[in-house]
Amino acid sequence: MDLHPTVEATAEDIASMEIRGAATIGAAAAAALREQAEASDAETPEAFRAEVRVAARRLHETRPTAVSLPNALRYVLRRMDGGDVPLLRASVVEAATDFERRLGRAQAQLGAIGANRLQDGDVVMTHCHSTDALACVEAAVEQGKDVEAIVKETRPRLQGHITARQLRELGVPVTLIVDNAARRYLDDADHVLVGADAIAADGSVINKIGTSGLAVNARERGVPIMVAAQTIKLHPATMTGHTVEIEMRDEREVVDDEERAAIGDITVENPAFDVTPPRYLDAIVTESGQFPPESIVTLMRELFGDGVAEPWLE
Ligand code: RUB
Repeated sequence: MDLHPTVEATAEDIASMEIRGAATIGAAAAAALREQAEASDAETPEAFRAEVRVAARRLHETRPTAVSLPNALRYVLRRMDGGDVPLLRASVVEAATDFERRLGRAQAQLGAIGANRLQDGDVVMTHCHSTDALACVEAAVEQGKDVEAIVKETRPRLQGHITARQLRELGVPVTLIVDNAARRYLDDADHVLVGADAIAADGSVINKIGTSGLAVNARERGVPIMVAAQTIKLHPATMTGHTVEIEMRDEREVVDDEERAAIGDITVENPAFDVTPPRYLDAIVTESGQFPPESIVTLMRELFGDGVAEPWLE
């Protein structure tokens, strides 16, 4: 059984962060499953199902934190249905395409909802690069509001540069700051606006490392913190007490081998994400409306019922 080269390439690109950000990772995973289905030369329904599951497992093992990845795989695999290979193939292609369409629609809808929280003349402080967060700014700009941004560079991978570039494309004035300057510049901000890789049932938000410190500082300064996150960021397994795995990335993202050798014998740690408790957050903006973090579980119950099994393990 062969994995389609696109599946392998997508998995490698997600692992290396060529493809990154929770929504983009989810979309790429669904598209890769579609490629696998379209190219499959499986002769029996069993072989076809097994092939798609293997592809899903390969994609799943790339990065552990963004729940949009398993949610995307689950969306497609749950809809894989049919008594013969052509029917099964059509169901996977349709589900993957439908998933991508929903993703785009959800982002536009949450953008419109999030934009209502932004007033003309407001300054937002951003962390990392979130397409959901940027959708809120884009919708506000389209409504004719003048919005400015203070963009944290976001060490070690500098995703703030992507945010800065995309905000400039929207015509938003940008001030780029180093992460350590965030508290000083919070006095100039009306909102902290971030995305999410996963949201737990208790309303905790898992996002780029540094989000929790920013939220604590923002709360102390009285700056509201808004999380823009489509419902594919809701983590179903947290409803039954599972915790979210925080990805530890390569130490060389922090310090290269040469510099490290010059420093001497040190330990280097590089967690990619952290957990912000709900008490530091003001609102979670989704395509289904905005929620105080503590009440996000209501939406999760509506969407997931009592929990979900992982179809690629069935
Ligand atoms: C990206 C990150 C983003 C969320 C949300 O981390 O933390 O805030 O994924 O992004 P990394 P989006 O760069 O390590 O993937 O709103 O685009 O889903």
